[in-house]
Amino acid sequence: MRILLTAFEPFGGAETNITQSILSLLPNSIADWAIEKVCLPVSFKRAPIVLREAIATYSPDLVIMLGQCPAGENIRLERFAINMMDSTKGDNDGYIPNEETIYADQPLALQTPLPIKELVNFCTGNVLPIQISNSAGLYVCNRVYYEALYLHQRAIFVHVPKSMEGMIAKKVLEFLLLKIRTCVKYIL
Ligand code: PCA
Repeated sequence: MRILLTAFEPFGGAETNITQSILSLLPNSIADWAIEKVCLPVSFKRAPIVLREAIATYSPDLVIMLGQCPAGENIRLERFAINMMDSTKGDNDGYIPNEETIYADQPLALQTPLPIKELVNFCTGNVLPIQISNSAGLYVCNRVYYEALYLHQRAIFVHVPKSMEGMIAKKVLEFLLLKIRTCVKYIL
């Protein structure tokens, strides 16, 4: 099994992005999974291209995407990607989309094929700070999530709060990866 694990570079003038730090802390394999890591640019136009290239290079069985969210205390498993780009602040290229449709002939929302309720129940049973979210926003994270699901990848997007301590986020994500591994055995 080969996993593509993505994170993002810093954006909005910040010097760090918690997901980039976590990406380097996470191992390159878990049990029988080989984990290929790619850091995506925070760019509406370039990020989907880099994602497509990574998918072509690694042919992953599963795509797990990490992004930083500005608020909240819990890690959020995103249920949907929405077919829209909108932002008041520009991306790292200065691009500011205004309620722009991603693909005109595609559904308003795409849903992860992974059993996220089951995953969250596993984790909250172990008292981990994880919850389901029904919106990944309309910024670059949502854009690449839409791309992955549009390409029929088995993908899941995981938002990590900016304020979460790095080692705690790493531990929770390692546990989550093991649980995803157990769950996806049934759908692969
Ligand atoms: N978070 C942003 C983009 C990059 C990142 O880490 C988002 O939630 O869209």
